[in-house]
Parts: sequence; C-alpha cells; structure tokens
Amino acid sequence: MLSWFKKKFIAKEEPAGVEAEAARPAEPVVAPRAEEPAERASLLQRLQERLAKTRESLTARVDRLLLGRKVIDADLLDELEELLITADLGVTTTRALLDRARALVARKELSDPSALKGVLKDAILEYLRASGKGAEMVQPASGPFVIMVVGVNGVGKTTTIGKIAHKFVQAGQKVLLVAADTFRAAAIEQLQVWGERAGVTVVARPSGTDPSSVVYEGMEQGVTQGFDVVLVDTAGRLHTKVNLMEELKKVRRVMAKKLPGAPHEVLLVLDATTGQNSISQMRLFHEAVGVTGLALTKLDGTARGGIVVNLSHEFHVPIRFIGIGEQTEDLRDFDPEEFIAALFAGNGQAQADQ
Ligand SMILES: Nc1nc2c(ncn2[C@@H]2O[C@H](COP(=O)(O)OP(=O)(O)OP(=O)(O)O)[C@@H](O)[C@H]2O)c(=O)[nH]1
Ligand SMILES: [Mg+2]
Repeated sequence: MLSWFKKKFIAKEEPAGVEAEAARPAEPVVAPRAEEPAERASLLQRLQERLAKTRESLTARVDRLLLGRKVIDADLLDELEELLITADLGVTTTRALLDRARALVARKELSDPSALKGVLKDAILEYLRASGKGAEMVQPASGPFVIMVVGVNGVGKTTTIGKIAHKFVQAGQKVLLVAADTFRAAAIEQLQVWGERAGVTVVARPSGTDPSSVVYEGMEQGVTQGFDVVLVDTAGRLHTKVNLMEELKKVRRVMAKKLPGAPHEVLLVLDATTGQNSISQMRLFHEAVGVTGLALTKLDGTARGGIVVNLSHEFHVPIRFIGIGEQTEDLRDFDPEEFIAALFAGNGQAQADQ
C-alpha cells in the first residue's frame, strides 16, 4: 500500500544518540504492509472478478481468435490488430505490439499461434512497468506533501481523494483535505463526509468562493500545523474549456507560492469507461498543469480497461491507483504484475505460458 510514497530522511541536528536514525538514507516510510498470502490471494481474486469485462473484451477474445490456428499469417495478425484496437489499446499501441510480433515471426522466433498471447502479455507488462519506473514520490524534507487532484466532471476525483486519505491515515500520516471545488455546494459536503469517514480535517469555504483563496488557506494550515499530506480537490472541468484550465493553472501557482515545490503530485483522475477520450484529457491536463500521476477509476464496470495499456504506452506517466468499485478498499495501488495476472487469468493462461 502506497508503495510509491517515500519519505526523505535528512541528517538533522539531533541530540546525541539518535543520529543513526536521522541519517538513514531515503527509504519507504509508508512501508507497504506485507499482505498475508491468503489475503493477497483474495485481493487478486477480487481484482480478477472486477476486471471480468475487460478480460472478456481483451484476453478472452484473443484466446478465441487463436484457438485452433496452426500458423501465424497476415490474416491472423490483421484480425488481432482489429481486436486490440476495439479493446481500447489504441492505434499506436496496437501497432507497436503488432510490430513486435511481426519482427519475432520474421526472425523465426515465433511461429506457434498459441505463443502469441504470451508475447502480448510480456510486451504489455513491459509498457506498464516502464511508465512507473523511477516515479516514486519523495516527501519533501520539510512541509507537507501536496497532491492536487484534477480531472473532468464526475470521473471520481472526490471519491478517490477520500480513499487516498484513508490509506495515508492507515499509514500514520496527518492528512488535510482542501475543498477547492467551490463550484457546487454538494461537492464541499461530499468531501466533508469523506473527511469524517477518514477522521481528517477538511478546509472548506462557502460555495462560490475563489478556489485559489481556499487553496491558499489550505496550504497555510498544511504548512503551519504540521500536516504530512495535503490533498486538494478541484472542480470537474472539461479539458477543452480554456478559461477553466486557466483557473486550474492559477490554483497551481498559488500552491507553489505558498510552498516552493508544491504541488508535489498532480494526480489526474480518469474514468476508464470513457476509453479513448482519456487520451485527450491526459494531453490537455498535462499541458495545463503537468500531470505526474494517474488514477484510473471505474475499471469494475467497463470492458474498456485496455485503456490502461494505451495510456502507459503513450505517456510516461505512472498509474498510481486503480478504482475497482465504490468502497474505500476498492482503490488499489496499481501493481503492473498483479494487473497483468488478473487480466490474463483464465483458460488461455496455460496455453499462453507454454
Ligand atoms: N463503480 C465505480 N464507481 C466509482 C469509482 N470511483 C468513483 N466512482 C463513482 O463515481 C461517481 C462520481 O464520483 P465523484 O468522486 O463524485 O467524482 P468527481 O470527479 O469528484 O465529480 P465532480 O466533482 O462532479 O467533477 C460516484 O458515484 C462514485 O461512487 C470506481 O472505481 N468504481
Ligand atoms: Mg468532486
């Protein structure tokens, strides 16, 4: 849990006797809680269940396509290409996967159709791993770790903040929530409910207040009252609306002014059910505020989970979390191996692994 979040240990002037602790190099402070094997198996089972629709649209269809085929020919590869595109892997990512398969076939390193799925699986895992490489967040030496959460309307920003807050609290961090979605009154109350649930403080002002001023106040409290983590909720906005994106840039500037280096994470929340539109959301939010991490929600209700692969391949931005339901425990740290295991689980597995 929160395995990407590390705390910087700095050599401070400490009273004699505690220097060994203070001088330790960077190491995870929110140590991933070791899951018991039985617990891990049941979490994987749950992930498998929730990814059932995506598995059907991607890996089960690949199994059916390959079933009974004797050779890998142009027709088979064309059909595979169409299948992957319709499973939301996108044109560029699909081409990259197919190029890899074609190169293996040309070098005579791949001829058996039943091995094709394994090639896809390895390549996809590589994309997922590569996008998260070196992207662990390090808590600043002083002041709180500030996370700005952005995204279009209704993608699950507020819900995701509530769930992340819970994770940090469980890991012993002092968390502050900032209700900078002042656009609709219900949004503020919604965040307050999540705040109560997680047992954390929420900075809120009446709806209609300038979001920048709420953020300024939140940052002030975060810095002066010794919070470890500040999570800022922002109003949903269409990525194509220039004035709303300008407002977001202003909110970002206010954070940096109050605490140089903040926000340390700009988390873009994407609704997996929207499929390819996530790509343009990612592009435009990134241009405006510099996205450093992604949360992919609603993977439980969609066949469009292939978008995870597409996003990882197109952008080198790590997927931090995946949402597989509405409950607090349904926000999972994204683990490429686990995700691939769940996605490729099933009858075709033994065949693909041969
Ligand atoms: N099934 C499912 N539903 C989710 C998930 N994450 C969020 N939701 C639901 O999505 C709906 C919208 O969530 P919010 O958190 O209000 O979304 P938001 O982005 O804050 O919305 P705005 O503030 O209006 O832009 C809620 O009903 C959530 O319960 C998920 O992983 N799975
Ligand atoms: Mg919201």
